[in-house]
Amino acid sequence: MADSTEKTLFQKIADGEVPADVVYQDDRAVAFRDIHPVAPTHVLIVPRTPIPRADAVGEADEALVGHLFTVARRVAEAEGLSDYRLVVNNGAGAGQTVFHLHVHLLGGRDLQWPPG
Ligand code: DGP
Repeated sequence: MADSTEKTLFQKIADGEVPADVVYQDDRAVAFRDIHPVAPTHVLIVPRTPIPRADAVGEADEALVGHLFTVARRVAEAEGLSDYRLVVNNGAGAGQTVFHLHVHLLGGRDLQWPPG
């Protein structure tokens, strides 16, 4: 049975214990391609610190969460994208399936609004 000390899937990817197509990493964040891409570019950007979801972000995390946007810009530039979408699903009802904060970077095709 899972407990709060068990590593999340994305923690295992960040720690190199589960393989992934990593496109960027530094001391605070890792970016890797989504296993089920919904756009030509679909990259997940995760903090190494395992914050479970967006509404668990605290004041102490503000710099870290801001850094995820810097990483997103770097990845987008490396992918040759000027227009792209950043998405964070917060909670199962919003489509969150992995409870380790992650930003979806989607690009490489026309994106419709509103999303489903
Ligand atoms: P969300 O639904 O917002 O929690 O997004 C989770 C995403 O994680 C989803 O788009 C599929 C992706 N994903 C799930 N398992 C794996 C995996 O083992 N490797 C990779 N690279 N992505 C995964």
